[in-house]
Amino acid sequence: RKEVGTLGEAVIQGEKERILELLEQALDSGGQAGELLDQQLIPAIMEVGRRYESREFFLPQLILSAETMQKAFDRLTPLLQEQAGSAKKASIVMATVEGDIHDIGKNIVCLMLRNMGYEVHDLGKDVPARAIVQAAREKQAGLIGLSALMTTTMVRMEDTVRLVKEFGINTKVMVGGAVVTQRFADMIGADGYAPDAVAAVRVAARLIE
Ligand code: B1M
Repeated sequence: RKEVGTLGEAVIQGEKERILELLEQALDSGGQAGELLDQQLIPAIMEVGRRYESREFFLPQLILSAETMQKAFDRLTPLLQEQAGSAKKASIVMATVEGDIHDIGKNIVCLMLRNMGYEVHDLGKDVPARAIVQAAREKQAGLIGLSALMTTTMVRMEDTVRLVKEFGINTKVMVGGAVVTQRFADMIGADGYAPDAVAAVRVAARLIE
């Protein structure tokens, strides 16, 4: 299995009380925020997912690991934003779809888009399609970004695509999240799909500029 470092191990073990101390140590010894996220925290939560799938881990461990990851991510967010570009670009409305409370991936995508200078309105998780499309109209968003992590909730993405047409607004829709594929995006008539946060930035640029 992939080497996830001390921080990654702490996420896997759900060491919620110790993660911030470890993170400060990593930063003090020269660790870069982006690298700690990409090389330790994200691989660790993916490993937790693998263990959950293979029933080595159960729900309480999954929750503890997610909370540990969230604590570290909150601490890193301002550091990652310091790298942000200057000029404001188009506005983007982001949300995790209704019925789905997974937001770690969405938060990373939001952060990356903000870093590229986009004005991101993050509506949070478990957001009904109507609220998403209304926000897009209010903010005159060029793009709606939807995240879904479950086969039971990805179907909700189609509601947003339909409502965008109904509202008659000129807003593109990009979809992503572990279970989502290009094929699914095409099937529901979304304008774009991105497999990860880096690709999300590329696809957003293609769709709105
Ligand atoms: Co849950 N969960 N979970 N979970 N969870 C999954 C998704 C699951 C695959 C685990 C499993 O069973 N193998 C499974 C879904 C099965 C399915 O439908 N196929 C599952 C389940 C079943 C559940 C519950 C139902 C469990 C239960 O209660 N019995 C429950 C759901 C509650 C609900 O939503 N209504 C639940 C709860 C939770 C926690 C709360 C414990 C926690 C979430 C905490 C949080 O998000 N705040 C959690 C976690 C952590 C996971 C796993 C382990 C990890 C998800 C994650 O954060 N990945 C996950 C296992 C897995 O995915 N294999 C699992 C890291 C993150 C960086 O990746 O989100 O994919 P990801 O985002 C990536 C890309 O996908 C992409 O960029 C990101 C960065 O590169 N991306 C986009 C994401 N959104 C994008 C949008 C874009 C573009 C790219 O454009 C707009």
